[in-house]
Amino acid sequence: MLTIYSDRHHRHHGNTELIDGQLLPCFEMPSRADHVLARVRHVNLGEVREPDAFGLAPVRRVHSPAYVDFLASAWSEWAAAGRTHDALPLVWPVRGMRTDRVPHDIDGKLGYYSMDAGVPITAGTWDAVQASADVALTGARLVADGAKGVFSLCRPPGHHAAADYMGGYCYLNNAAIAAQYLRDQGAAKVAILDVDYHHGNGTQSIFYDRADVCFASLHGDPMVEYPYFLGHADEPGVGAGLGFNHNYPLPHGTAWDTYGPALEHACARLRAYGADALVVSLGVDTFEHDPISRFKLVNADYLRMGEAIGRLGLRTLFVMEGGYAVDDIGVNAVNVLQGFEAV
Ligand code: 6XA
Ligand code: ZN
Repeated sequence: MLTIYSDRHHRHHGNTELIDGQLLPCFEMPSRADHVLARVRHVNLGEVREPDAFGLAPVRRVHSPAYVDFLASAWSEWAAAGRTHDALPLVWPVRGMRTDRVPHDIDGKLGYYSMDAGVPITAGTWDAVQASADVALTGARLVADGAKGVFSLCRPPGHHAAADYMGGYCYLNNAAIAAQYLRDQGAAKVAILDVDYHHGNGTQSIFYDRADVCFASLHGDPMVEYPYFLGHADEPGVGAGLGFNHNYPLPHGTAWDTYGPALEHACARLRAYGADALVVSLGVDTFEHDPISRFKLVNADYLRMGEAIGRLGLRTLFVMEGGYAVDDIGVNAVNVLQGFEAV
């Protein structure tokens, strides 16, 4: 299987995030992608290729122009205000407040265009974020051209990012951008399967009112897990999208005996949908030793996950999302890809 990868992800390295009331080093760090790449090479998965540059037009098919402009200028506005540490939001327009006016001040903009404080912006963040979208788009083009399976080793991840906000380490929604690109290249229907431990709230929201992209997600129950405010079972889609959104919230402690049947159920839904192509939001923070998650999947389960995905028989783009057990992230991600190829 071909892997798309760019070294430019190193330009994004947030210093700190809020964890348990403390500003601590970010779990989302460059070594994550380095370990995955090392594993890809170790098992000779296939060629590793640089992304092509797609520019921002395919990004704007998913994200609002104002949000893209904000991301492009956030660091320079922050630096112009005299700040030297990571840019982080600290105030949000919650219930009853106004969202019809975008503040001029960078602190106001950071709050307006975010859902949480898990999105540090550094001098190199925008460059890395664009490279990550290009990694996804390059993979999507190969799939559109007929490739059976491609791995877009994206970093930073994307599935929490919605049309006009960032959150949870995510800035641009790589999987959504890739799915939209596949649509624009002629796929009539695209399925997205999100196996990251966290609900892909951004992806869901982008396609919630659409029938041409079907979203299925298995994740920690939002009653007890981030992102808390989306991802329940009773979110079926709306308008034309009614019936094309499928959430599988699962309890803390979920292991393969529960996860496997839920995955089969989600796959049956996507099989019935009849997609022309599949995008997998591939997070491996479902792992038993993940430091921020509460599922109990073991290394071998990721082979089975890949096999289940492979049995769908669809042209498939894998887009890297979360996973923070750095020593195992490569084995787990590549196990999914090898399981897929074994079918
Ligand atoms: C809160 C947890 C962010 C989750 C990021 C993630 N700081 N999403 O892995 O898939
Ligand atoms: Zn996650």
